[in-house]
Amino acid sequence: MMAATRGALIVLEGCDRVGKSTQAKLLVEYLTKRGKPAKLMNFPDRSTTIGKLLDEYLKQGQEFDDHAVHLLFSANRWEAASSMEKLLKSGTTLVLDRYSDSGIAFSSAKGLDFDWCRNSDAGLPLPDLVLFLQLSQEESRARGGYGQERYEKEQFQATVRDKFSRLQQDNWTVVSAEQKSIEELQCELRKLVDAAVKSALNKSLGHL
Ligand code: DGP
Ligand code: NA
Ligand code: NA
Repeated sequence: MMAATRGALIVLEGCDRVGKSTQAKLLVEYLTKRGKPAKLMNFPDRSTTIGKLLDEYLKQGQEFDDHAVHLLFSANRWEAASSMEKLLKSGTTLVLDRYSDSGIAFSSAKGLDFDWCRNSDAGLPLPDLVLFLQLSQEESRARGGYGQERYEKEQFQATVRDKFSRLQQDNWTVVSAEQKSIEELQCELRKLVDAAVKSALNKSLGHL
């Protein structure tokens, strides 16, 4: 029999500026208020030793070969894997601000082979639900432009958007963020998350 307590692994994905971090935070607050243990996790996790290298790379202070940096992003997910499994099995739902799909989309947008990018994440906990937030280039531009980090450039983001569209899988739900308030979008996401939390109880945790 499966543990009746398993939490769901929920991932928010999408291009930069789409509102992932805000929505992820609100989802965790929502679940917690309703008595469901939930934890927010952010990838890349810049607080670890590997994460500090990634932070320097993203802030353009440190150069790495593209393959090497992909493996560092992947390692940054792997170093969290065992604690993620433990939390999920003990009944905590995890809401992730980016995960493996960002890894494949961003690294392949730099020209790396798609499958090569995917391979280093094989074996990581499999998301029960990937909420892909979609926003047109026009609206992300209208939201005030990008920041100063390495990937925050319009042309590169367009390539990432194209790579993401090749990644859609069974566990994906594409949600339009176009012309929606934070509250409207949150309301839609909550319904999808409630369903995912419920159905996770009846299936065991998979792996990428
Ligand atoms: P965030 O802190 O979530 O805004 O992420 C910082 C940047 O890192 C963002 O532009 C997306 C990028 N990113 C996230 N994961 C990966 C990855 O696995 N590989 C690569 N190349 N980039 C990633
Ligand atoms: Na960002
Ligand atoms: Na993140």
